[in-house]
Amino acid sequence: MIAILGAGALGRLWAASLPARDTAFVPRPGTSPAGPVAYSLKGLDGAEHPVSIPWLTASDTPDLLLVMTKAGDTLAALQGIAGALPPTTPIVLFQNGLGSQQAVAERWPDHPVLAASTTEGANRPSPDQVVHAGAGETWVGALTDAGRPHIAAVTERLGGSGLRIHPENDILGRLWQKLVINAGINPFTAILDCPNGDIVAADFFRTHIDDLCREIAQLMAASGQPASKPADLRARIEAVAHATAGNTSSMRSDMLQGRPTEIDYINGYLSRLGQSLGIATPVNQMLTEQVQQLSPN
Ligand code: KPL
Repeated sequence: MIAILGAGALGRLWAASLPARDTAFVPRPGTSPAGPVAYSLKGLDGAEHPVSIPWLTASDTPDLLLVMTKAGDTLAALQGIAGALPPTTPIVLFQNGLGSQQAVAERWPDHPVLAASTTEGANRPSPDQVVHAGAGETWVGALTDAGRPHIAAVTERLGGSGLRIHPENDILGRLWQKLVINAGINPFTAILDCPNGDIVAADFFRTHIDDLCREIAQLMAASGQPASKPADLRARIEAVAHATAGNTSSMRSDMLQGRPTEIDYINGYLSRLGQSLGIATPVNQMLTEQVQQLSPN
């Protein structure tokens, strides 16, 4: 049984894609919801399928836990279920940004903790509808030593979804690559309140993007990541902004729906990292503060 913590768009996409009757959503601690989680999934071909996923019960023993909560909710949500989880059950973290994954690995250093970096696109236009908006790829790797022996089996198990999954020995590197993209797109889309593609021509983006990329390149080098030229980082950010031109970023979507954003785990993480490494990060700091003013925390 694969338990899924977090029934947002991504959690529902994975629950619907994994083999039927092999998944269950983890209820909030202290609650025992009545019926299953019912919704429709619109696939990449545009066809809609009804989906019904049960809640995990006290008699179920998950042999894999997928954590699909927002970065800021992860530690508290895991604390609610960790006591009921066998010590050998791998936990796979799907959060955006960085910071929440390290917090979990530090809290449970002896547990098999893995992380996934995914480019699958999913959104939830209404509470009972999920749209698989774009085919992506997912990389899975270990965050703790105890997680390492589980990489192959977890990758194979997740492969049952039909989504494209790869084992990754350097998952931190993957998470950094995604962080660069999220740090260079998401706050601009939230502040400018526009789809991803529109940021590239905006004055606010053009004024700050080179300094932002310089800050990120310095932070990556100081964190042991392979050296990247700021101009290359900018080119990658702009390529993804163009490739996802019509998309509403996850941060803009959170902001529009009055939900807390993941800014503290994206530019906020970079800004805190800069403070701890003695590297000035005024652009990350400014973007963090502006997004924090736009949305509740
Ligand atoms: O990952 C994304 C997000 O919205 O969080 C991007 C790549 C910016 C696509 O929208």
